[in-house]
Amino acid sequence: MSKAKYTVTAALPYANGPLHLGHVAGVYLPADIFVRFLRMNEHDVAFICGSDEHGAAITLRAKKEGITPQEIVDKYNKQIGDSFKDFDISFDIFHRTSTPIHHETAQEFFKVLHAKGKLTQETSEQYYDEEYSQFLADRYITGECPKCQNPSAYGDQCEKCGSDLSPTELINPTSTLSGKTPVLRTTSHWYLPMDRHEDWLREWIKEGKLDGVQQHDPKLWRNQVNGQCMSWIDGGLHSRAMTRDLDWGVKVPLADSEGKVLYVWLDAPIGYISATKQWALDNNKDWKNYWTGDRKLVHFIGKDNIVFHAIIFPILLKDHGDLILPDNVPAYEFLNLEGDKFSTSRNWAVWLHEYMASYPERSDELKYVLTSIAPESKDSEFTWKEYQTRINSELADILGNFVNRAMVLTQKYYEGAVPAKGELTEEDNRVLAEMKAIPARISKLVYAYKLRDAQAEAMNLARLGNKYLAETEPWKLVKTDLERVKTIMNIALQITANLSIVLQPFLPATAKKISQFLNFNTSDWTKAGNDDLLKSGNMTNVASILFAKIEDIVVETEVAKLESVKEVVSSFEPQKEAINFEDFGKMDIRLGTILSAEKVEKADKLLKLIIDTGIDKRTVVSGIAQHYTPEEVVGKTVSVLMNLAPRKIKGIESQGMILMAEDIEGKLSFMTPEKGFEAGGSIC
Ligand code: B3M
Ligand code: ZN
Repeated sequence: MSKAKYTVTAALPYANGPLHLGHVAGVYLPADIFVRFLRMNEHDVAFICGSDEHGAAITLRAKKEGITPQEIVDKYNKQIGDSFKDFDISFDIFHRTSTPIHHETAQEFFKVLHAKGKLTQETSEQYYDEEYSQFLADRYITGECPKCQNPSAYGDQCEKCGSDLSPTELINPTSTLSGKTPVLRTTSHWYLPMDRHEDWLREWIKEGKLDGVQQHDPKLWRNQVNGQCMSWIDGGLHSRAMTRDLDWGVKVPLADSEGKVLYVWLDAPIGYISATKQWALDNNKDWKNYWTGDRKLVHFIGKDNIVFHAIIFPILLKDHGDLILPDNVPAYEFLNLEGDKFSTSRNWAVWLHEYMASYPERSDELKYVLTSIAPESKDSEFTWKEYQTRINSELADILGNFVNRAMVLTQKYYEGAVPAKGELTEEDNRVLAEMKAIPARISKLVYAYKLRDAQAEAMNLARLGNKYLAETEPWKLVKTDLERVKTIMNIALQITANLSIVLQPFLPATAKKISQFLNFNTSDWTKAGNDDLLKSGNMTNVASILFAKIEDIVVETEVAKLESVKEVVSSFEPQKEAINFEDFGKMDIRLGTILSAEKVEKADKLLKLIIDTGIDKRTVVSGIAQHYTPEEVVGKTVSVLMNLAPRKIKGIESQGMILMAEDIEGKLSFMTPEKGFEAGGSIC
C-alpha cells in the first residue's frame, strides 16, 4: 500500500513581533516533529509556513512604531524566519503574504469564488472613525463580547471565548485608532454566506464525511476542535464579510472595489497555497499535487484559530472546488509563563530569538521541555525551574547517562569496537522485546497527533537502557564473566543505535550526536526496533557529554529578568494612545542653551530660565528647582519644545518647555545632546 501523502501547514505568524515560546510549543514545534517523523517513514510531505503580513495587527504595529507596514513586515519576517532557522524548524518553505505571487494567488482565488456566485455583495452599516476617516474592521475596533462579556474583544473575534464576531455585535465599541466611539456608515462588501454550509459542515465535522463519503477520521480530531466547531454550527453560522475598507492588504480584484482589500482571514490561509506555489516553482514541482487529489492536509494551529481553519477555510476550499479539505486540524491550547499568560504587549515572554542568543547549543533541550509540557488538551505552564528539572533529571540523568555509560564502557573494555552478542538470558530477551515494541508505539501516537506521549515513549527506550545497565552492572561482572559483559554491552549499544533513530523527530541534534558516537547513521524509521543495527567489530567513537546540567544561576537569572519586566511594566505608565506621524510632525523641538537662571518667588519648584534657542532668546519657566540650583543649569544645552503655546506661570510668560527624562524614583535628567551640538539644532 503506497504511503499517505501529506501537506502540513503551520499557522502563519503575524509579522508584527517576535516569536515567543508559547507560539513555538503550541504550533511550530509539534508540526516539525510530525513532519520529521513522516519524512523518516518515506511519506511524500510538504511542510509549509510563512509570515502573515496583512490585517490590523500589522498596520497598528506600524503606526505604533511610526514606520510603514512594509517596513514592519520586512523586519519581522526576517527576525521570525531567522528564529525558525536557529531553532532548526525544518519548513520546506517559510514564505510571506506580501509577495506578488501571494497577491496573484489570493486574487485568483477570490475571482473564482465570485465567478461561481459563492459570494454575496451586501451593503451594510460599518463602524467608521471620523477622526481618522477610516472604516473600522477586526482589530481596529474593540468592545465587550456579547457572549462572554470580555471587555476587549475584537471586531472579528473574541480571543477569550473564541467566538467569531462582527463589529456591530460589540457592546460599547471603541476605535483603536482614535480611542473614540465610532459612528456607523454605509459601505458595501462581498460576504461569504456561511449559513448555506451548515449541513455539510455538520456531517464533515461530526462524521468526517462529505456526501456520505468518508474523508477523514473524526476520532483523530481533538475534542476541543470538534467541540468548538459544533458549538459554532449549532449556534448558527452567519454571513461574514470577506473584504474590508483598508489600504494595506490584497486589493479586491473587481471593477467596483476601489479602496477595498481581502479580509485577512480570507487572504492568510490562501498564503499556504501561495507558499506551496513558490516552493513548487523553486523545486520544479507542480503545486497542484499538494492541494488536490489523495493527500492529507493538516493544519497545526493555536486554539484561537480553530474557526478560521476548521470552518471558514474549508468552506472557501470547497466553494473554490477541486481543492482538498483538511484531514486534521491539531489545535493547541495555550502555554502560560511563570503563572501568567504570555503577553507581547506586556513583554511577558521568553522570546525565541533571545533564548537562542543566550543558549545557542541548547535547542534540543528547549524542544524536549516544550514537547513534554505541550498544551495538547489543556493550557499548560512553562517555568524555568521545570526547564532545569526536566533537563537535569530526565535528559542528563537518564538519556545522557545511559548513552555515556554505553560509550565509555565500550571504549574502556573494547577500545571502541562493538563486542559480539553471546547467549541471551531471559532478561536480555525481555529487554530486546521491549526495544522492538517501542517504535510501533511511538508511530501510533504520532499518527494520532499525541506528540507529547510519543516523545515520552522514545524516552522510555533510554529508561529501558539505563535500567538494563543498572541491573546487569557490567562494570562489576567484567572481573568475573567477560563473555556475559560482551552480550550486555552489545545490547546496550543496540539500544543506543535505536535511540539515534527514534529521537530524530523530537531531538534531531541529539540524535545526530549519538549517530556520530556510533558511526551509525540512518533516517529509516523501519530500522528502529532492530537488535542487530551494529555489527560486532564496528568501530565507535569517543563520546562527549550530551547534556550539561542547568545550574541554579540560570534559573535565577531568567526569573529575575522576567520579574524586572513585571516591575517595569507595573511601575511605568502604560503607553498613551497612538498618534500618527502627522501629529508628531507638528512638534518643533530644538536645542537651547541656558543663559541665565533664577528662582521664582513664592514657588519652590520653579526656575525662570533665559534660553538661547538659536533663533531667539526666550523665557521659559521650568519645574526643576527641587532638582537643580540656578548655578548648576547655566550653560547647559537642553531640549526645548518651542511651539508650545505661551502661558503665564506665577505672572511670568513662559514660551515653551524644557524636555526632561524622569526615572522610576522621580529623579530628573536633562535631554542633552552629544558634545559639539549647539543652540538651534533641531530634534526630529
Ligand atoms: N496570523 C496567527 C494568529 O492568529 C495568524 C494565523 C494565520 S494562519 C493562516 O495569531
Ligand atoms: Zn467572548
